[in-house]
Amino acid sequence: MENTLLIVKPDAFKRKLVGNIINRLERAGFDVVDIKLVQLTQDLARKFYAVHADKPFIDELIEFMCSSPVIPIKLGKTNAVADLRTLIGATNPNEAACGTLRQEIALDVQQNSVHASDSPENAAIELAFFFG
Ligand code: IDP
Ligand code: MG
Repeated sequence: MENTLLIVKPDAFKRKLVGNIINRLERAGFDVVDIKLVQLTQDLARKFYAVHADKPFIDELIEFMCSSPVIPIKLGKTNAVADLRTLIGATNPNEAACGTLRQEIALDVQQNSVHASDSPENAAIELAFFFG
């Protein structure tokens, strides 16, 4: 059993897609291990996305992530980190494979509905950020 972090982002929260997303996760074999509702502050959002601090899209990304509550979910499954990345699809929904969550739900490259940890090391860091 491996743990990873998914976050339901504001575009999905505002469109009332929280239940839809959790349903997809459960159907794919993920266990919901922990879950909460968080209103990120600019400071917290910048800490979470520190790796992207130098990217041209960072300010808009921070605004977006603070524009409504988000739902961090601790998920458990064998091979959870890699399997969740496969389930959600590419960052840009126009490039995401058919049947992936982002291909079906995301609005654009920024408002792409969910975050998922990209490695076991980052999953541990990101889970501690919200559930530590
Ligand atoms: P990921 O969420 O698929 O891991 P990252 O490259 O880590 O993608 O980017 C983090 C988040 O930053 C993305 O999920 C998306 O919300 C936003 N983002 C990434 N690239 C762009 C871009 O080119 N324009 C606007 N926002 C972007
Ligand atoms: Mg990433």
